[in-house]
Amino acid sequence: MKSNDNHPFYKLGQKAVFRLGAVGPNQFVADGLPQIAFAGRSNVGKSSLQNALLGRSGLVRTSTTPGRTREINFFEIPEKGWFVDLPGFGYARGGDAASGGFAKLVGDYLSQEGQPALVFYVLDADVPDSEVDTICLGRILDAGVPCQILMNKADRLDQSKRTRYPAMVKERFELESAPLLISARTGKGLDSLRDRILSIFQPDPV
Ligand SMILES: Nc1nc2c(ncn2[C@@H]2O[C@H](COP(=O)(O)OP(=O)(O)O)[C@@H](O)[C@H]2O)c(=O)[nH]1
Ligand SMILES: [Mg+2]
Repeated sequence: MKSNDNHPFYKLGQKAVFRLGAVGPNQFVADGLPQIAFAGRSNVGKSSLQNALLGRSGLVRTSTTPGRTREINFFEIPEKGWFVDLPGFGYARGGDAASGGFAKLVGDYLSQEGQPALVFYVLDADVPDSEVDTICLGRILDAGVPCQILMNKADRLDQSKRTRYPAMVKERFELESAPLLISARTGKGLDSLRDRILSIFQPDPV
């Protein structure tokens, strides 16, 4: 067990269940509870991050084959809200950089009225200048969807990159504050995300 497993969110994570993989907008969950969506290129660690946040190693399927998930997967945290695992952007061989899962289904998901409550846009911390991110994150920011940018796999960065790379991303996307350096592997930075999620889910006091 990691030390942050005692965060109040951990209790909710134990109750999380996979509900459905949506292949069309008519299948999107619309029960009024807040949805936290995880977006980003394939292989940046979106699924690993959700498992780590929930304290559930095998709930969200992680993959060594990038770009294979084509569905939007909905995980229910009963009576509180949802984690929504979006298909990874990119990896459409021969297609334009932003196609793959992004084009239609993800676009439809992100342009709903009132949902998602928040998008965590996950970057590979060691790749601060991907063109796919420029396009996909650019669209999300332009659309005005509430978005927190995360730089995952921080465990792979040396001290110099830990300082320089978040500053680069902040400047590139003209952000008000630098993205958060996190690691799904070591747990770095995850408690601040759990705090943010709890404030959106507004759970009953334990
Ligand atoms: N070093 C390191 N590897 C990670 C981290 N998070 C995920 N990975 C690895 O990155 C690969 C892709 O992870 P996955 O969660 O399937 O990415 P997704 O395609 O964005 O959902 C897997 O081999 C993970 O073990 C992290 O924080 N640090
Ligand atoms: Mg995944």
